[in-house]
Amino acid sequence: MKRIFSGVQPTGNLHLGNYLGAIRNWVQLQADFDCIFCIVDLHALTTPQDPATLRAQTREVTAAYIASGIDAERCIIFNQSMVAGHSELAWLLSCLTPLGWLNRMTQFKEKAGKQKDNAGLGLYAYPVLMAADILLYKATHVPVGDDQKQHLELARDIAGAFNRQFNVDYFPLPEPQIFGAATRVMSLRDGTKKMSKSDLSDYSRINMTDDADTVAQKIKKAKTDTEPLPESLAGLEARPDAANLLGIYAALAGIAQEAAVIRFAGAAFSAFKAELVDLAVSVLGPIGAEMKRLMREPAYVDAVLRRGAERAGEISRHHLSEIHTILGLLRP
Ligand code: AQP
Repeated sequence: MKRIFSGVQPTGNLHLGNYLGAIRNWVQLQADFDCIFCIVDLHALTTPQDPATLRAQTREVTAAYIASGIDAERCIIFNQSMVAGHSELAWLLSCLTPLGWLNRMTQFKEKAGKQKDNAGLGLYAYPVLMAADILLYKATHVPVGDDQKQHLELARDIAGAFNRQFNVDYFPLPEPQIFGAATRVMSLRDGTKKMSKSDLSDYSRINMTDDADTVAQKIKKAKTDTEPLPESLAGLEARPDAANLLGIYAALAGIAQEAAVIRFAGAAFSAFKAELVDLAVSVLGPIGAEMKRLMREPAYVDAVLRRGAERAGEISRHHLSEIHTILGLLRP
C-alpha cells in the first residue's frame, strides 16, 4: 500500500506558494495513494501563537484543503493535536535521535538566528515531531518542498535507526514524492526570497482568500526590472523577479516555464501582468470564495476534522501498540 502524509501549519496567510507548491499537488495524489493530510497545529506552537487566532487558522487551512479539491471522504483530513500519538511517538523517537543529527538542521539555524539560547526546545525538536507524523502512519511517500528535504532525510535516518536498533523491518523509509513541475514561488517584493506566510509585507504574497482587486493590486505592484521580457529561458538568468512572475504564470496555466517565456517574448511587463492578473483571479477566485463560505460554517469544518481524527487515531493506536511491543514497553 502506498501512503502519503503531508501537512500545512496553521500559521495564517495561506498563500499562492502553499497552493502551487503543496496543496494543488496533493489533489492529484488522491487518485493513486492512501492520503493523510494534516493541519500541523503542534508544529505551529514552535513559534508563539494567539489561541483564538490559532483556532481560526486551523479551520482556514482545513477550508483551503477542501476548497482546493481534497476529498474528505477519500482522504483523512485532521488536525495533529487531536491524535495524541504524534506527541507520544515524537518522544519515543527523540530517545533514538542523536543530537548531532539535529544540530545539522539548517531550518533551526535560520529560524533561531542569533537567539539560539532563547529558542524553544520545540523548535529544535521540530524535525523529530515531523518524523513522528510520517512514521506514525508508516507513510511511504511524502510530498516535500525544497525547504523540507533535509527534514525528510532525517525522518528516513530515524526510521532506519529504529529498524536497525531493534532488528526489525518495521518502518518503511519514506520516499520524497517529487512533482514534475516543482514550483517554488518567490516573494512579489523580492524574487530571491520565498513567498512566505510570515513576511511582514502583505504585498509580498497573494493570499488564497484575496479578492480580485487585491490580487490585481499586488501583481501590478510586484517588483520587476526595466527590460522587456526575454526571448528565451536563458534570458531569465539574473532576473529573479521576471523569472518568478513567469514561473507563477506557467504554474497557474499548467504549462512549462519555457512555454510562458515564448508566449510573452519581448512583451512589456504591463501587458504580461494584465494577463497574469486574469489568470490568477480565474484560478484562485473560486477557491478563495469556497474557503470563505466554509469558514462561515465552522460546525461543518469541525465535523470533518473530528471524523478525520477518528480515522487517523485508529491507525495511530494500532501502530503505537506494535511500537510499544518492539520497544519492550509493557502493555499488561
Ligand atoms: N513559497 C513557496 N513556494 C512553494 N511551496 C511553498 N510552501 C511554502 N511556501 C512555499 C509549501 O507549503 C507547504 C506548507 O508549508 P508550511 O505551512 O508547513 O510552512 P512553511 O513552509 O514554513 O510556509 P511559509 O509560508 O514559509 O511559512 P513561514 O513564513 O511561517 O515559514 C510546504 O509543503 C511548503 O514546502
